[in-house]
Amino acid sequence: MTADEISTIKEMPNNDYFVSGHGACPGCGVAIAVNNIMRILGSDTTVYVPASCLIVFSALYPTSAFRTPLLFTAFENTGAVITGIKAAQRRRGIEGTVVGIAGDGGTFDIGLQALSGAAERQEDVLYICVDNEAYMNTGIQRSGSTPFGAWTTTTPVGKVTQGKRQMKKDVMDLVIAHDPEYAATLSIAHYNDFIRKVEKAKHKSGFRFLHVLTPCVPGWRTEASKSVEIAKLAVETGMWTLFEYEEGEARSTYKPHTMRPVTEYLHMQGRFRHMDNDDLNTLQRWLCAKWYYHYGHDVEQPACAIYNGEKELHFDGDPLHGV
Ligand SMILES: Cc1ncc(C[n+]2csc(CCOP(=O)(O)OP(=O)(O)O)c2C)c(N)n1
Ligand code: SF4
Repeated sequence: MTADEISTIKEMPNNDYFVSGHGACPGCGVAIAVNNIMRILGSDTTVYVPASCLIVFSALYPTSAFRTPLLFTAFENTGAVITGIKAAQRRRGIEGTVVGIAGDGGTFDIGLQALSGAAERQEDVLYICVDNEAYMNTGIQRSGSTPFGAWTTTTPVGKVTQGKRQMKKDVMDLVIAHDPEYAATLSIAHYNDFIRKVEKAKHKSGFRFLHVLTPCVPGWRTEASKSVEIAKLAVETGMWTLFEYEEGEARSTYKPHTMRPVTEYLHMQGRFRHMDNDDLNTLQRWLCAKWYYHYGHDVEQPACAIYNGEKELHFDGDPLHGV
């Protein structure tokens, strides 16, 4: 079976272009995502990775876990470098996918200008953000992607402050403002949706952007065996939304049957363990507004009684249980 025919997890080929032997932590969401992305993109792929966990755990010179050409330069320039690789290939008559795979720090913050430039020029490249919601490689510093309330080393928990005080930046809205050829959000827990979106991005021309939520075991203070379960709960609670944008329109690709309270997601992660009732209510309200924005009234949202002013969340004992 060729990569072109993949449409479900059962049809995934055994050909790995991101092989074992790399140094990612067990349960690393980035490694799970990249392994599957590379199976779908296949051998005619040139990969660029900026400074991030991915480059550190996959390419300790002179070895590489990628069985395709791999380039690496600086942190802030993914959009510019993949533009240059594609231009060089065009000149030499080389076909294939040029993909840049960057972290959230490299995308939301330091690489945003180069990303915007490539998107605005409608470069014929694929940009993938593997989002572990902090600068993990350098010791868990907050990024524009870090969610409200999360502990990081630069959003500490103490008397003065209690984790990050700002909400997660909506980078998809920023990318969509450039009217790209294709943009989509992906989850490592929704396999068929994941495969379909990578396939679609592979076969389109023009600027394509994929945004994958990738749980991080040490950074999120989670168990290695729970990464996929956590990614699934992110969607069920509204912390992550699965949708795609093409031909000027965004549409949901998966709608949960009902909205689960955000505490179910938070209690699996030590980075949120300190959150008090006020902060939990603030986050739940923000999620309810986001939920309405994406799903309208199509999906039940019992967890939003608090948003509608009908109820306040109160927690006795462990604040992360008992919603
Ligand atoms: C200009 C510049 N600033 C800072 C660094 C140090 N640095 C290297 S990787 C990194 C963090 C990467 O974070 P992110 O992009 O979120 O990827 P992750 O490691 O979380 O996968 C930082 C701060 C650098 N290499 N270059
Ligand atoms: S620190 Fe996080 S992102 Fe980095 S290799 Fe470990 S699990 Fe993966």
